[in-house]
Amino acid sequence: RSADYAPAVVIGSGYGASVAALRLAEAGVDTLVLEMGRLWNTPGPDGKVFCSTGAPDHRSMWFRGRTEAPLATFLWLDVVNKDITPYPGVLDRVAHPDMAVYVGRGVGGGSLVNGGMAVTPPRSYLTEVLPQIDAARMYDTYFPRARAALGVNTVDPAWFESTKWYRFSRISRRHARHAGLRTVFVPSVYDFAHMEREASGQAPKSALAGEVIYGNNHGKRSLDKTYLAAALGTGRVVIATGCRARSIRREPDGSYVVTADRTDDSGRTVETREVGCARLFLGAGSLGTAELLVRARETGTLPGLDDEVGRGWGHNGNVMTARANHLWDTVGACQATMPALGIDDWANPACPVFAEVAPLPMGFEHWISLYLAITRNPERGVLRYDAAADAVRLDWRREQNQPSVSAAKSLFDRINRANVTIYRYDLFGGNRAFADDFTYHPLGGCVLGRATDDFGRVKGYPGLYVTDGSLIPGSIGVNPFLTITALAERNMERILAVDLAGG
Ligand code: FAE
Repeated sequence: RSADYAPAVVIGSGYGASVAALRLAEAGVDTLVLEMGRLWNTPGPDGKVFCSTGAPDHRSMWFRGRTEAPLATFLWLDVVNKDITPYPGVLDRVAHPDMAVYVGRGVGGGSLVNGGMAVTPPRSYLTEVLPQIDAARMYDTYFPRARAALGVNTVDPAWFESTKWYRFSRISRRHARHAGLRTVFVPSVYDFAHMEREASGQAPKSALAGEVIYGNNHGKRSLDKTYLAAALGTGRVVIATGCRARSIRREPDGSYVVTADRTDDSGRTVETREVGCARLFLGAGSLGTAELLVRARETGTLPGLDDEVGRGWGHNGNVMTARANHLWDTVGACQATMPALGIDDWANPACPVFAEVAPLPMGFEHWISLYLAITRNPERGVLRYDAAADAVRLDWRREQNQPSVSAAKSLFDRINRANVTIYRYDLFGGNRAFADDFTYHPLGGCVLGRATDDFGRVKGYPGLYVTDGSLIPGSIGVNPFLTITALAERNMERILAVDLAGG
């Protein structure tokens, strides 16, 4: 057991945490970041840092004996998942009874494994979801700031129209148009200029080599290359890896102490650290942050936490579905792993849906159009403490997905009718056309203005802040990381100006 002190501690190193670390350091505050995953910068024996989705190995998943990919089967066959050696791999699937949540593990959090889509939500919906924030400032200042710092760019339309790598998107666009639906290009943090060089053979392939959910070896501007690189460049930030924060308490002088376990590659705890700090920023992601706070309230280490802590959780209405195309509508054996197109039917008053046209790079022609639909679902889950297991469980029931499945079905029934096509039932297990048992977009659990004040200051605990996706009340209508980043920028600006003014 060792005891340390840092003026500021940040738990996690995803989007919200990285913004906090950079802005604290720039303001002159020495900051320690605790991240349970690894730093992904060392090539393995194959010369690569990450493994591909087609040939997953120990690096793919967080302490598993077998991969647990979201698309479990093909033609009903268990051909997708592979046996692997347990290791602190980059993708985790946190399984709760009726909902599995995929999250990134490592320095950079979700940015290491995600699809890179950097989408700005419609202003009217942001205002509805977070009415207390000044929308004009968000759209004029914080979204642009986040886009610039994350390195957001867009695909060259001429290249998109001509490349075989986005044939799958063009087919989906044509089918959406037949149904009278609008499609939009989605900005990305994957460097499209690099992707074009991949296509022409001038750069090593990553998005064009099936790399995505287990990490990208090239082209992706993940947080370790953007915010965190800048944070480390200040000389004021230290990132401790393999360090899982377990509990938080407050000392009589008002400082906080984080107890964290440092684990080795086998998952064994090799050291337990206690780190004291004047200011503590929680950026462990929706589930991670809510877990730390719910446990602290229920075990009495932070007994005054608001009842709202653990509430307002949602999956951003995620539902995955797939359609079978006609034989003449080939989607191509070559597919870029980074989505570049979305079907935007969010303005539909009956069933708003924003559907990402998702790639399914299997290396052969399969005639499948895959989509991740983001729907508007008013249902919310609760994170509750299970004292016997010292664990936090997500109380979310399967039937709460019904509004999401109905909305997705309404949109894709329309597309199927217009194109005389049908759903695929062989991909998600259980002969289902809609995969509603997992999410990529966990949000909420420590909602802005309820569990915290309007800037992420935890109610009742001065010096304790929430800075990640747990602030967003369960739904944001588009892929969430740009909003998480912009909101963290907004909150940090205020916190640094007010709470840390004068040191
Ligand atoms: P997150 O990025 O989850 O970071 C939390 C960090 O905290 C992780 O590194 C954890 O390892 C670490 N951590 C957790 N608990 C502890 C603890 N107790 N002690 C120490 N460290 C801890 O948080 N979003 C988009 O906008 N566009 C996309 O294209 C997109 N695609 C996705 C694809 C996949 C496969 C997945 C899984 C997600 C995708 N997302 C996408 C979601 C996006 O990555 C997610 O909303 C953000 O990463 C959430 O950011 P946070 O800052 O909340």
